[in-house]
Amino acid sequence: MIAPVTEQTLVLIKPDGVQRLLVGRILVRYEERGLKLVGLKLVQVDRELAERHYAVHRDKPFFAGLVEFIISGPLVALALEGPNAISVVRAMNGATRPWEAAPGTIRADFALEVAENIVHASDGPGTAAAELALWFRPAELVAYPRDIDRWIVAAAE
Ligand code: IDP
Ligand code: MG
Repeated sequence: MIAPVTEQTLVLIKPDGVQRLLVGRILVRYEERGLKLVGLKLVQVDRELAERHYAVHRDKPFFAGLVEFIISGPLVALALEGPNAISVVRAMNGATRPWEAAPGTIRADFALEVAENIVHASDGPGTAAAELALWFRPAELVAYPRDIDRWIVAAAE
C-alpha cells in the first residue's frame, strides 16, 4: 500500500459562494469526503491581505479585478486536513475555468465564469503552508482526534 501523506490545505469559499448561499453545500462536500476541518472563519478581507494572497498573479491582466472581487464581500476560509488533502481538494474544486471543470466538481456544478469560480485551494505543499499562515493564526488551527478517522484514514504500517 502507498502510505498517504497527511496534509493541510487552505480553501476559500469566495464572496460569490457566500452571496449565493452555497457555503453549507460546499462545506458538506469536504466533510463527507472525510477531510477534517481544522480551521474555519468568515472574513471580510482587506485589500492588503487580498493582494498578498494573490501576489503570484500581480502582473496578470485580471489581478485588479480579482482583488476587487475577493474584497467585495465576506468569504469563508477553511483549513482542511487529510491524506493527500492538497490534491484531493484541488480535484474536488475542478479546473480553474468552470467550463473546463469535470462534471461533479464544485466549479462545474456551481460556476460558469473564471472570475467568479466559487472556491480557492492551495496548489502545493509550499503554497499551502504559506497560505495557511497568511489566513490563520497558529491558535486558530485546532488539533483534535476524530473517532471516525479509523474508518477513513488507514493505520500506519
Ligand atoms: P486556481 O484558483 O485554480 O488556482 P489560478 O490560475 O491560481 O487558478 O488563478 C487564481 C484565480 O484568478 C482563479 O481562481 C480565478 O478566480 C482568477 N482568474 C484566473 N484566470 C483568470 C482570467 O483569465 N480572467 C479572470 N480571472 C481569472
Ligand atoms: Mg492558484
